[in-house]
Amino acid sequence: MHQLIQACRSCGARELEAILSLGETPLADALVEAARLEEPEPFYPLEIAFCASCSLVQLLQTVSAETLFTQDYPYYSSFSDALVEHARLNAERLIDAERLGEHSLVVELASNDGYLLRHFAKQGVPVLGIDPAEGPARAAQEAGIPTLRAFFDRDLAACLVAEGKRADVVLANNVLAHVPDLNGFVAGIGLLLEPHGVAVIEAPYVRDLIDRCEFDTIYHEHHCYFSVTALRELFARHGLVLSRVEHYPVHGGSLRLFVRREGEPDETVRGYLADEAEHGLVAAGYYRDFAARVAGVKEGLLALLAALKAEGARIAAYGAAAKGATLLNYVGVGTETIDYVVDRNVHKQGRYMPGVRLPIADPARLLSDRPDYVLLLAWNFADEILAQQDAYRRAGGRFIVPVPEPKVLR
Ligand code: DWN
Repeated sequence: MHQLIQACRSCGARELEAILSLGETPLADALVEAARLEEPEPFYPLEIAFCASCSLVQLLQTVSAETLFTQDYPYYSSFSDALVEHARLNAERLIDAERLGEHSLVVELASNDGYLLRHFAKQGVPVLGIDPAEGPARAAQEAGIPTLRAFFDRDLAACLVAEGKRADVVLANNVLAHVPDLNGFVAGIGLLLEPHGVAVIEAPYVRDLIDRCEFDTIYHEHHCYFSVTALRELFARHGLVLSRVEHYPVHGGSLRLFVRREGEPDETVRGYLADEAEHGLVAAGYYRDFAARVAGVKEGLLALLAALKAEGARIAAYGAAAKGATLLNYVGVGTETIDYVVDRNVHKQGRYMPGVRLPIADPARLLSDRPDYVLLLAWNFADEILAQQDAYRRAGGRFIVPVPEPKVLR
């Protein structure tokens, strides 16, 4: 089931202006088991809006977390070497900068399979993971990372504090966008933080989404799409200071936010706020041509794929990613065009992409089957995947990148 929101998820204002509808799409991570191929799956409206009061871009409909993050949630962060390396660098820098040691506590919200906490634990820093997804949480526990299988919220934060647990560092990567109760989640972070502590939060940057037409990163798991302007107001509402902002290319362009209970914003925060005001992210006009540009990418991709098929080409896809589900279902590309999708995540292999029902296979199939083209659904890991698929490319295989504009990589 889903609910249409009436007010902004952050500030509660009722000044929401719709900016893009991607129609009705299936849940992006709800991969289909072979035994259930004949069964229908739920589709939900996928539409984003802009809040004129606090500048937050957000979904107009909410699908419940229990529906989204089911017991067989298939996403495991450790299947990307680039992401694991990004996490290692983050951990080592924080251990040094925050002088973490055996008397510290690092708590990660949405800790997945322990891909990030493992780097703290390796250096003897006590950690606690919190994640509601059964599979990834079990994988973390089996790797020796203490993990609570739960959704983090204000109440859980209060329970942890009552048990004497306060965090020197709270980590929250790619989860702030996922929580329906945004204010409760942020209030919980404030409760859990030691007075001198720091929350280090990563979230996709809405400016990259709009400027690079990354519409496929819109799906029902992602309730919000953040600007620094919207984030500063969100944290301030809960007595927290957005003290520093950094930008990284991961996941198509992400912000790394440093949030404290005390102190002042540094020049990076002031710079982003000024930039966003200057470039118009704080007004609806900036978003008004986005729908037309997204429609252009759809038409361009359909035309490119049709032309390749007309030449008799065989086409596969790489990355059974959530963004791939949005792309294929919105553009309307299925088994009539693409034979199968490959993905390194063994928990996804043997299942089918939601909606379009493309079978998911091991990447080794590209070299054995030799399709003429591969549509790169996980374009955010292009460097890693293209390097990995060097043999397929040297044998004449070609990758197609769908956004920011569809093109064949030579
Ligand atoms: O917010 C979210 C983002 C951070 O991750 C989650 N809600 C869901 C997920 O979104 P996604 O599935 O679009 O993320 P990825 O990490 O872009 O998905 C990449 C897919 O490609 C994964 O299924 C793993 C796979 N992969 C692969 O098969 N070979 C990835 C790499 C790097 C590879 O070499």
